[in-house]
Parts: sequence; structure tokens; C-alpha cells
Amino acid sequence: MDGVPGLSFDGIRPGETFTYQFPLKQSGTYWYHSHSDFQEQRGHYGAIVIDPAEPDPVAYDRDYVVLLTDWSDQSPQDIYATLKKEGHYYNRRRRTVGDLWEEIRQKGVSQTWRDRKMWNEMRMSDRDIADVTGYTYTYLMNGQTPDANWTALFKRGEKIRLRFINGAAMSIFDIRIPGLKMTVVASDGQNIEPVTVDEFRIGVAETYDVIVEPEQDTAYTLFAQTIDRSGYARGTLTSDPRLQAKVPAMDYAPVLTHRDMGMDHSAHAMGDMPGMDHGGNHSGHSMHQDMHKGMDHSAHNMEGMDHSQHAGHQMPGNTTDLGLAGYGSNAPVEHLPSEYGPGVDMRASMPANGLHDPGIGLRDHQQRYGRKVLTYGDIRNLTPTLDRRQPEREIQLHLTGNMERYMWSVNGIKFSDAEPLIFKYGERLRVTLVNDTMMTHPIHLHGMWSELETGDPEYIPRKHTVLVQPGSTISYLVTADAYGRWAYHCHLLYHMPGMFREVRLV
Ligand SMILES: [Cu+2]
Repeated sequence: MDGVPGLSFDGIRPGETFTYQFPLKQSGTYWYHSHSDFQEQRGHYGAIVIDPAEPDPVAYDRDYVVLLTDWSDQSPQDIYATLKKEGHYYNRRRRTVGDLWEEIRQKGVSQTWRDRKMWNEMRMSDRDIADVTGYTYTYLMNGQTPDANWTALFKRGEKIRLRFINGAAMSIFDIRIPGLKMTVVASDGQNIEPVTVDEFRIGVAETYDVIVEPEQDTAYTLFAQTIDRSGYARGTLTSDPRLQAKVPAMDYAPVLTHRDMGMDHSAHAMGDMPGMDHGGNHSGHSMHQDMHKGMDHSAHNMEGMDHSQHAGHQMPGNTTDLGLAGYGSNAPVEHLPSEYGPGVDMRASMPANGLHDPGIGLRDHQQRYGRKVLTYGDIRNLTPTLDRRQPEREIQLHLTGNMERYMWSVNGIKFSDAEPLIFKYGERLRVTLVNDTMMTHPIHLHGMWSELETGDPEYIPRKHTVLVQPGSTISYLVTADAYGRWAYHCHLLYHMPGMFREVRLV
């Protein structure tokens, strides 16, 4: 019943009734939405909360659903057509003359010139964090605009469970409640070992349940700024409906770096790369291919690199720096022939492991603001791993695209040209996702759990949607335990037409 029209059922025609019937084996915070056309962007979604049959391991006095979405008065068909014509259309964060002087002050004239030339030749912008932004979106909390200020009440001393659901079409949010610690107790409906944070990122389709315990009779702002800082959703948690708290300023907007291109060998990467030919005949889409041909990785001086600054930095095929030898994929990252074509503008040559990466725009929040930010590496399932088998099989999938042409694909092949992925009933497999783009993609597998390898094989958390950081890898285990034809796709609505696979269980 985790169905998608065209794959697992025929869809529901106007005026028709369709009855979903399924044995309830789970509990927790979930949501539902239309999978037809772009209906989800039009508001065709809702929250689902399933109470557990047994006593809840999480103690709380009251709970609220906090459903985050993005609304545009433009039709979704218009938005998609606009993106197809100009992938950067909604990105109004182009560089200014002031930015140029600041960059020169920080990096010097020659480095600034080299960096800018590179971005221009790739026909990319280092500010492409989100495709669709606050330029057209209003961000909603439980259907309310920031000014309408959705409000929830509490009594001092209560434990409040907030069930955050990201039901947006295209927007990844960073959530915090100034003045309150949040103890994360569940993700994607599954109980996890409680972890206390100041801030967390929620990808499209993910859910996170947190417990907060306000100790004062006052108001707090529920603040959910988008990943590109082009807007925010906002609400209030208060002991008195007449009170509201200050709405914080949004944090600085992130800028993409070489790390996000899967070239995590540094800030020096572009500067001291002998044999790189910046001149001449590069068409935009082949820039990276040429760049990597020209790079002599073996000769590149790796000494003096400060790995400690890169939490979770990991060379492909080397898991020792995580202390997890034998856990996670050891397979080298290999690009397929199908990844070389006009639909792919970038391939990560040295992708980092995304497990301990808070994500672009959040990496320095601990240092800068003293905020503890949740990472996937912090998540352990509350109860022991059910399927304890080692994977029999490994699959590496590359998330690929061309921003300029607004084409998205898997392994360089868009859905309409792709063969289904075949899973065999009963098998245990490992999927490693390699993000060969500079966007953050929330990848959603229908029908089966994505058991995210966060570090402890005894307590593997089960996710239905996994954020894959730009230029990074992440891997999870899957037990193929549900016959059928399942959708497997990026949950960013306008990436979905291309970045999509059918998984067929045989
Ligand atoms: Cu995507």
C-alpha cells in the first residue's frame, strides 16, 4: 500500500474511492501525499500519527504535529517549466560587487580569479543551494504563514512531544527553538536512542520527533529556516496565547565549496593543481571531466591537510577513520560510462562520507554559535537490529544531474530510459549512494526500510528517506521483504521525474 500510480496501482480517478488496507505493524509519526503529477505541491498531503499498542517508550504530557510545507501561487507546472528553461531562475543570490571585494580581501586576487573562472566555466553558481526558493515560496507551519504564527500551548513543567514532518515539495529546513534544547526520540516513525541537540536539518519527507521541556512560563519560537536561507516557517510554543517570542534572524547563507563537488582534498584543490587547463575549449558540461583528466591525484600533496576540520572526512574504500573497519561499504567509487553525457555536469572524484556531516550551512554552527547540530552519525535505533545478516550484495547508485539543463537522473540515466532495479525476495543488500551533484537530495525508497549504517551494527536506525549531502556518499542496508513494484526516488518534487527508479522485487 506504499503505492505509486503506474507502478503499484492505477491511481485514483476523480470521483473514485480507493480503500487502503494494511496490517498495522508500526507506530509513530508519518505522513501521506499524492504521488500523481505535481499534486503534492498543491497541498495534497497530511500527517499520520499511529499510537503504539504497547506502552510508549517516550514519556510526554502532550504532543503536536508540526507539518512544514512550501506554498507558491505559481502553479507547479509553471514552476517546473521555468526551471526547465532556466535552472537558476529562482536563485536570486547572485554575486554582487561587494561580494567580490570581500572575496579578494579573504583569498587574494589570483585565488578569487581562479575560483570565479571555474564556477563560470562550469556554468554553475556556488550559491545554488536550493532550486526553488523564497522568491516564489511562502513557507508554512501547519498551513500557517510566518505572520499568521501557528501557536501551541503548554504548561510549565510539561514534556511536549513535537512531531516534525517535512511535507514540502522542494524545501529542506533547519529547525531550532531558541532557548530550548530538543531531545530527538524518533525519526521516520522509528524510536531512536534519545539524543539532545540545539538544531537539526530535516530533509523533504523525513520526520523527527523531539521532546522539549520548557521550565518557564514564556513563549518560544519554532523556527524552521530553509537550507538556502531564503525564508522560514515559524510558529510559537507558549504558556500564554497572548505571548510570542522574538523571531531570530536567519543564519548566513551557505556557499558551495570544493567539498560539495566531491573534491574534499581541500581548500588548495584548485590552487596547486598542476596540469589543470582552465583555458579554451571547455563547454560547460565537460568541464569536470576535463578537470579530472588533467588532475594528477597521485602527485597532489596531501600533507598539511587538516583532516580534523572535516568531520567524517573519508576517502573511498577507507573506513578506518570512523573506527568501523568492516562496517559500511569498502567498494571503491566508480563512475559508469552512462555518467558521461550531456545530462551530467559533475562527478565527485573523491566523495566524503556524509554520515557525520551536519550538512552545508550547518558545519560551523557548533563553533560559531555553540549549537549542537544533529548528524546521522548521532542516530542509533532504540531496539536491536532485527536482520543481523551481512549484506549478500552491494549496489552503488550515483545521483546525477545537469543544473543548467535541469536534468536529473540516476547513474546518468533518467527514469524513462532506465531498466528497473531487481531485488530478490529475502535478500539482504547494501545500497551505497554517491551524490555526483552539488544539491542535497532526500532519497526515498518505498515498500522497504533503508537501514542507515550510522556506526553501530547492533542498533541500525530504520529510515524511509535519507539525505545525501553534495559530493558525498552514504550507505544503507535493505532487507527485501515486500513483493511488488516500488518507487525509489529523490523526494524533491521537480527532481523526481528523472531521479527515479523502479525497484522490482522478484
Ligand atoms: Cu534531488
